[in-house]
Amino acid sequence: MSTTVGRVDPCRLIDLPDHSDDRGGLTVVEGGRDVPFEIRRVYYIHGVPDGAARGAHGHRRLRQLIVALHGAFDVVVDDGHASARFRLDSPGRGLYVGPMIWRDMVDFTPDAVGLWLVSELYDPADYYRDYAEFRRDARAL
Ligand code: T46
Repeated sequence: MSTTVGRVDPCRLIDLPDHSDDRGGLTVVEGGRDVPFEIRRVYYIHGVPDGAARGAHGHRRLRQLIVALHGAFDVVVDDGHASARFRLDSPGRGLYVGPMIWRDMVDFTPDAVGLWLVSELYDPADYYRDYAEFRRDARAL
């Protein structure tokens, strides 16, 4: 993916430290080391019905790493100027998404389990739910 998306901090794929051996896989994410933020909240999404989408919002401050622990899904990121689409399909690689990015998660496989490691506690005031408002503020950066 060649398009750079993220005026505050570019979205990017991060290969995670792998400690797999003949006993199986073990992947590590350390806050402040493997991701450029301290991890304050974790959630996971699973059992997404066929054709369903999640997201459709932006965040003002929140930073996150998104990992497909199982199965696969796409993340479409948009900084108000450019957009890019990433297919996540490996527990060994995550997508970093910084502040002021609109995101949509689509094309989940039936077995997909997504893990979100994020920098902030849940705060509805951090969300943009209206794309026009997001785009106006993002383009003013
Ligand atoms: C994101 C995508 C991938 C909480 O109470 N605490 C939480 O930490 C979260 C994430 C959600 N909720 C409640 C709020 C809503 O009543 O769970 C309900 C569904 O949340 P939401 O509509 O925000 O779900 P998504 O899939 O649209 O978005 C969530 C995250 O909010 C968002 O940051 O990136 O997952």
